[in-house]
Amino acid sequence: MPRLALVTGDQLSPALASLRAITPGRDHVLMAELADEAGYVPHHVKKIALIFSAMRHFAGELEQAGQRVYYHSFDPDSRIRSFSDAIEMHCREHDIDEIVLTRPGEWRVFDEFGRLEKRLGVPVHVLEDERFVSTPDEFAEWAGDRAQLRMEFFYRRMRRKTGLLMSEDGEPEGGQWNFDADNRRKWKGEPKSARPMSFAPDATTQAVLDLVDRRIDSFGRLDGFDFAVTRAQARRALGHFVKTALPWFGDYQDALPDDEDFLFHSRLSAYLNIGLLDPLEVCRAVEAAWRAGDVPLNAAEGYIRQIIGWREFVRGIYWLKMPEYADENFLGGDKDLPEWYWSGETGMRCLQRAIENTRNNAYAHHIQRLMVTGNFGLLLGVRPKELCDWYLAVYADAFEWVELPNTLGMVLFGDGGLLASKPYAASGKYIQRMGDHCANCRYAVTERTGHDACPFNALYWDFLMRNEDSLGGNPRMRMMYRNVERLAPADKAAITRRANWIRENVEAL
Ligand code: FAD
Ligand code: DLZ
Repeated sequence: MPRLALVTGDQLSPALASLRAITPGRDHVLMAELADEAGYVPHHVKKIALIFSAMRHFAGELEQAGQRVYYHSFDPDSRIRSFSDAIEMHCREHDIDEIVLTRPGEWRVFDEFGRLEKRLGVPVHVLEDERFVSTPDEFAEWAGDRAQLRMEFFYRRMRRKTGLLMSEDGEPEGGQWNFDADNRRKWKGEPKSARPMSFAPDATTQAVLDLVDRRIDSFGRLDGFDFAVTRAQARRALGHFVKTALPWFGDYQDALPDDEDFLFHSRLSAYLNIGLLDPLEVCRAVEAAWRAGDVPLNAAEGYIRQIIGWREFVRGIYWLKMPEYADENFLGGDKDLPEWYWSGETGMRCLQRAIENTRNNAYAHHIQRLMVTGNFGLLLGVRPKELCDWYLAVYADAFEWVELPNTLGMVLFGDGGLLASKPYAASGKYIQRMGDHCANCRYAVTERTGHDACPFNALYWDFLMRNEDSLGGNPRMRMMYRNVERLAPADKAAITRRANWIRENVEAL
């Protein structure tokens, strides 16, 4: 009797553990476009189109390689709504003696997989996802019982493990592990910005775009879809990035220019997360460009750190701490997410531009996510679950293993400092320093209170004052609290009044 391997929409890699565990031609591969997966949050329509199109292309490639693929196309009225439904139906129609799965990217699906064997009465094996540098077990062993986990130390371990940017005598190239201090430049129009490689939809993608347009009513704009949908295309996008943007990635990584959606960022995250690219192949391409003298070390190191450092680190935290992690709320956020996070209709220029980028492209670069939409949510005191669900929905690269620690841990400090040593809270001054949104905004970044003052300013000071009991003892916030102490009582009262007004009238900002 055949075995059955399920391949989910973010497991589109030929070397996937469950695919290696089956025999082509004899065993079965199941792939399914599912209403539950398309609807558990209001995913951006471009994200859905990317996943469906990449799944269809991948199914074709597997068939060409001799696999027997059973593919369930999207039908919102189908009785098959979930992975379990699809597997159960397949087992009913075929004699399957064993099911092999690869660890999924989200706890809710992991939990669902854990219940399958009982539901079906067929042995179910969940194999480790080997498309990462580290494993949940390795991370747990490293984490031990430390109260705080710091990316930098885990990153060094990953550098040693992979040998990336290491010299022959085992030292970090350039004599330093981290060149972040060189990476804080404001971009002033030069060098000219790059654009991620764009791909015209082929017939398969066009059919998916028509399907999504007709049958799925969700967030975002579908027009202008230009994502890579095959591994071959994603590899071209990687080569294009290395050539056109990587040399300046480090210098301008934190920049916030008003009229740029991508600047020197790679837009490779979605390809990595659905399996079209492998993290090590990306890092090796970046390292090779440095060794060839085509890019400076601060760019190569900065980029590789994002992937074998941050990406691996947040995944480690996710599997270490779930499912309880999703409910943490250290700062007690209890406010609704403003409606304009979905529409982008706000007069705050930085937020309007970040949300516009999000709506148009299912993308925003890291500083928009962290210091604009994230920072505002933190300062306002939004309920973590609402902000997390927003991030999970709106980005093409969003899967909970990577989204949740970034939003709940890095942005909202919801885990009380497990992931980040302090909240990334910042006033409008930071946004002004890193770009030119403020010059195009109707609010005055130089004002703290008053009707036209940049709302980030009063919210920032109010955030510090409101959370003094929780954050005042944090050594990394000492300077911030020293500045709070210097405020006159009348200034503090004016800040509180303005912040209260903002919270009550947030929809009108
Ligand atoms: P680049 O700037 O070119 O960076 C290179 C690569 O490094 C990315 O492709 C990504 O794979 C990796 N990377 C960089 N920063 C991080 C990070 N903090 N965590 C994990 N990987 C990182 N990334 C996701 O892939 N999916 C998400 O759902 C996601 N949600 C986020 C939510 C918030 C609130 C924040 C602050 C960050 C989030 N990130 C997420 C991390 C980061 O913002 C994106 O990976 C990045 O913006 C993707 O664009 P890019 O490919 O152009 O990245
Ligand atoms: C995100 C997504 C969407 C929108 N649709 C599907 C789908 O129809 N079929 C599928 O196999 N996967 C889809 N995905 C990705 C899954 O949500 C993802 O595999 C789970 O979150 C587990 O990681």
